[in-house]
Amino acid sequence: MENCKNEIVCLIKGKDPEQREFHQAVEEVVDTVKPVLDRSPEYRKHAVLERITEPERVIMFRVPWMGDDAQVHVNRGFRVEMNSAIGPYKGGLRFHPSVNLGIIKFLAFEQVFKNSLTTLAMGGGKGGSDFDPKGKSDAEVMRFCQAFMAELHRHIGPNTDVPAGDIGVGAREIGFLFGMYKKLRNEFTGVLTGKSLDWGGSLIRPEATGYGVVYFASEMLASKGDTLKEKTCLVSGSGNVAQFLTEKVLDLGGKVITLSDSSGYIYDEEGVDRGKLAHVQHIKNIRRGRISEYVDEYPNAVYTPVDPTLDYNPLWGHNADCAFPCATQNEINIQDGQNLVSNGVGLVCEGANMPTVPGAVDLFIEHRLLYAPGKAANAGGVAVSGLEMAQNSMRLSWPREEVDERLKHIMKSIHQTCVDAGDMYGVPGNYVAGANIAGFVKVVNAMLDQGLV
Ligand code: NDP
Ligand code: 2IT
Repeated sequence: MENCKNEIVCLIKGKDPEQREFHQAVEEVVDTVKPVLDRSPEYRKHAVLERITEPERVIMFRVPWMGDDAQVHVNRGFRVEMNSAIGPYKGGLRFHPSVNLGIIKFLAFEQVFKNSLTTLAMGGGKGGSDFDPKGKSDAEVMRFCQAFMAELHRHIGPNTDVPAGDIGVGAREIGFLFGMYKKLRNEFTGVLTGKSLDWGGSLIRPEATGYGVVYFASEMLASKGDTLKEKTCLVSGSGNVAQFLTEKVLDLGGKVITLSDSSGYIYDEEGVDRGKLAHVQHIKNIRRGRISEYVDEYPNAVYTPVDPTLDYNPLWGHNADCAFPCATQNEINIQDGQNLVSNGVGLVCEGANMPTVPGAVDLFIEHRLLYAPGKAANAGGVAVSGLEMAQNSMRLSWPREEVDERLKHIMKSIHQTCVDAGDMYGVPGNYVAGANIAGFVKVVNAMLDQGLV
């Protein structure tokens, strides 16, 4: 098998040669947990890598729905229930035309380690569809969500599998999905997280991923006696994670100079202030428009459309102190990574899942940037989902300050866990290895405790 340096990676490439993103996610984990396997030979005997890379269950289904013009459409639905060793499957749903089984498997695999790091009892899963909500009416989105739940409801439940949002799935979609689940099952339970506040949602859940990334970045900076104050930041994306990340950077005295979507990016040298951020939220969340509309209101900013002939993203070419990729996987390629390093960016903290290609990760580590992988840095979203589940079980809701305090505490603890695991295995300052090792050991030990199931 070409291009696989490890037996387990060869195995998964051989089984599913087209699942590139899944191979990439597995390869990184397998590389970094090698010292753990070397120290504990029983892990190999118990085939822990073979077991942890094979989903416990994969559900793939037809989603037929009707457009406003009475035309029938068919999409493909997925739920990958990856690992339930430490709790019910937990992870988001992504609606995006690029979705396929390999992408959902990579996301579910990452989720296992992320959820393990949160300190909460959650296994890992992920799901979604190749449905594209862009340009669809609310009624079409509702009919799609209902059709999706018409099958998914059989496989999920508050103690079994608890989906949430991801790209293309926000409060509107969670509402439609929850309504259909409730109708089909005749049960009002915490089966989904990211619900609206009036019907079981948690305060701070919408903000949690973005806030959590900034709390994690602050911890990394604090370890060097530094803070985000007056730091200039590059941010990609303009969805849920990017918006609340920008808000928290502003709270801590930093400046965000870029935002993007899949059509292009804006560069605002003066910084995106609170008023401008509110306008971005109006464009993206209410009008469901494009980030290019930003410059209509703020003509001093510059909009650059995506240029498919370029082999790099100019967003990452601006001078800055910090970079927060918050759009999608593999959005920072090796050239982008090189540009960030050359421009003196000292911190890269991932809001998105696996936004950096492996070669660029190597560059960040080689140049000793403060670099945090998504599975550690963006775990605040799922952590507050875990807190939403706890509040639902108790039929209580905690105040905003309490949830925010818990989120801060969890991000601090994830940071410390990564540092400690890196130190313990001879890779100090390597948050990639730290996150993978700590996440892995907890899940694998739970699997071994529970026998061969
Ligand atoms: P949203 O759907 O709210 O926003 C996604 C943003 O990323 C949009 O600006 C979108 O642009 C852009 N984007 C999506 N796909 C692409 C692409 N292929 N190329 C360029 N830009 C793209 O999603 P979220 O903010 O929730 O998610 C962003 C990232 O954060 C994802 O990687 C997700 O997995 C991760 N994440 C999300 C969590 C959450 O709680 N929501 C938790 C942890 C991680 P456009 O509008 O043009 O599509
Ligand atoms: O990638 C992620 O962690 C999410 N999309 C959030 C998952 C969740 O269950 O809140």
